[in-house]
Amino acid sequence: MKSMRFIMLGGFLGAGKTTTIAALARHYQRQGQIVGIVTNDQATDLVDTHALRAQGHLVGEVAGACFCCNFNDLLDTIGKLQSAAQPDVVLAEPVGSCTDLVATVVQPLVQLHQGKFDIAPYGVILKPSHGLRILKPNERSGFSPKAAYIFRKQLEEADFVLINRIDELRPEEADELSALVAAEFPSTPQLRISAKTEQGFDGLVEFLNQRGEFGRRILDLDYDIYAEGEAELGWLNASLAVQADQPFALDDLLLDIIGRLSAVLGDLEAETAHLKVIGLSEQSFGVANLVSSLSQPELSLPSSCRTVGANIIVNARVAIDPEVLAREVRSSADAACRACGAEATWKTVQSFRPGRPVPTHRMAVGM
Ligand SMILES: Nc1nc2c(ncn2[C@@H]2O[C@H](COP(=O)(O)OP(=O)(O)OP(=O)(O)O)[C@@H](O)[C@H]2O)c(=O)[nH]1
Ligand SMILES: [Mg+2]
Repeated sequence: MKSMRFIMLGGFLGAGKTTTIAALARHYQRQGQIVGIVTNDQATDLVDTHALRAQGHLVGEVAGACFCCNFNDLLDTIGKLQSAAQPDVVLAEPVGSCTDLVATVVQPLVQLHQGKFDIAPYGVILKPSHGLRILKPNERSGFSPKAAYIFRKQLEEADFVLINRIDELRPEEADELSALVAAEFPSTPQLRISAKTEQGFDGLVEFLNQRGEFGRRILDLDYDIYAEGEAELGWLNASLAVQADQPFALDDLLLDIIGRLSAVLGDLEAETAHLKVIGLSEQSFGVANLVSSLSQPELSLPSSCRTVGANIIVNARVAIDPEVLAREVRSSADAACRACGAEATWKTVQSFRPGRPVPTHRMAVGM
């Protein structure tokens, strides 16, 4: 049996992993390859899974724990994609607060499943909004030093770093980010991309096509700091049904939910890592996001539809007490629904702090 190309792309919450993976999937499909995608989260109801499926991609989901702590589920999910479509390429998106993925995911695939996976270089996407604040001395990052530790460790294990969002960075800002990354990780190659416009994707595809000594940068990691850093984030996945007598603009509702939440989290001085909401109606779907306290809410995938009903999923990762987060998400979404003449029926609300990571396997030596 031929081996399957395994491409994992890491990076902090809201860095652009899903956007990059969707663009890469389209690229490989245009080349005639069959692509499967694996998404991952600490809980069920993932915006990313729904958004990628709505774009027509074949997606398997590992929900309930990260790839490293749920390694067998990752293998089962890849196995199901294989039975369904025999993909040539599997693109995997780990949870954006995870690190140590080389030792706990890449190396177990290499060492325990020899020959089954053809492992691509491991790329980590740098999120400029938090990257500048975390890597620059004397800046207030919005996150604690323990969360900043995770951000840095993610970059440290990368075979290459992707400086994303160059469509909106000034050249001197991109240069500053490159210099900050190079100062800490001088031997790590860097690429610059825009996941949104696909600028720089020829270089990305070329880099990913390489065969060789990749996925071997095993971290020296303090799991106590890692666990405490992750647990500082409030995590929320929720779903609701929205119904109205008169048609409303779905995109306006999605942006209003994010806008109201952004305002209240600002008042509470709680740093947002990523807020995302998807609205699915019978005709279309839309996604709205917020990637930091200093950013503006944006409609990343417009539905451009008016509808009387939609299912909404909210995923929020914010440095705040998860109970407060749940309360504010509910009241923001309820108010946004009322403002467009709709009624919300809540289906699920899961809110928690991520538990301590306990990897299924950890390979201390790379092969
Ligand atoms: N302008 C611009 N926006 C981008 C780019 N890449 C991603 N975004 C936006 O950034 C937000 C987050 O992107 P995602 O791809 O969802 O990020 P992610 O890393 O998958 O986020 P998590 O799964 O929550 O960790 C979305 O609003 C995207 O549209 C880019 O290159 N340029
Ligand atoms: Mg994502």
